[in-house]
Amino acid sequence: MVVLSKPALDQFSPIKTYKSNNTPFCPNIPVIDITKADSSAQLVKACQEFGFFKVVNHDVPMELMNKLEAEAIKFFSLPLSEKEKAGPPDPFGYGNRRIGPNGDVGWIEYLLLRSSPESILQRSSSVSKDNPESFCSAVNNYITMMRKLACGVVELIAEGLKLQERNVFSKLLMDEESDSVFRLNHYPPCSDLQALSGRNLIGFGEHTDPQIISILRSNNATGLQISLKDGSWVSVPPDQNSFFFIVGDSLQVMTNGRFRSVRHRVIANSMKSRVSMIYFGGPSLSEKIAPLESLMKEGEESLYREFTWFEYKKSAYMSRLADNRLGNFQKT
Ligand code: GA4
Repeated sequence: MVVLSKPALDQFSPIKTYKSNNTPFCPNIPVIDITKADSSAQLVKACQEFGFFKVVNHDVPMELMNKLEAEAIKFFSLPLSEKEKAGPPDPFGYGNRRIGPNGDVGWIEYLLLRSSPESILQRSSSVSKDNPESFCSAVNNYITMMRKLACGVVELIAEGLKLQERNVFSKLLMDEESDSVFRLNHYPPCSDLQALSGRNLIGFGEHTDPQIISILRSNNATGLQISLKDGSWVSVPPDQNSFFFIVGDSLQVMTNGRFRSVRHRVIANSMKSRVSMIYFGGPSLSEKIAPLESLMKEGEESLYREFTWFEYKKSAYMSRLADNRLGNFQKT
């Protein structure tokens, strides 16, 4: 295991801490084998109950994940002054501690990237001086795979919802102008603080993802927690061979609240570096987001007013991480 950095104690403030070990592991996270015939029904159930599920039998080659993880570790192992050349995150680029523009902080460093090949190519030279091509191809190949996987899964979801238009969600992710985002996260271990206080640092505070669907893959370090329907928090056992899917706010709106965009957070691990990679599948900026007519029952009222993804994004970037961003768009 590579320990990427060892923080000094005075560097911890003002990051919030969390009493260690008081969140149980979730015993029943939905695990969906997408090659099985009943997977579309299982996916819909998981999106309704949890807004979260694990996908197995996904056909994504392990070497693709390993290659990108190695590139991420290589980058995060550079001296801070080097990494900062790829920042600040405005919103794209290298970020350290600060999350978003409104004062949120966490025990994290990250690279936030626009998902288009041109923009990855552009960014690669400031991320990897010695081999930008290698970084660029690892990220682009991975994003291509994630888009394909996301489309396959949301098409199964459309089928499970009995929608005529099977590509009603996937066409948004396939759109040339799709505003999808990619993120590499590194949560350094916080062993000093843990030993001294029995507390862990919050890596990424609780929030929902604004997009349609997110796909998260991490190494085998614990840290991800999700909030259940009753508001309680559970830890998600890590699994580096599988993908975790997170329902975003836009999918909650398009399903008129049938699906829940799950609140989630990451607690820094006390022993191990956690490295995660997340694809956030979003629509184009001009796309109108509203409950799907084809899904509405007779007499069913829309819970949200229609908005464009541009409007939603703008309002998201004015919010704090933990805010209920859909509140502004809910009909009263
Ligand atoms: C949460 C999901 C994604 O990581 C992200 C985040 C974004 C950022 O880090 O710049 C935001 C956050 C996320 C939601 C509210 C705003 C924007 C930080 C923040 C405080 C990339 C995204 O799309 O929204």
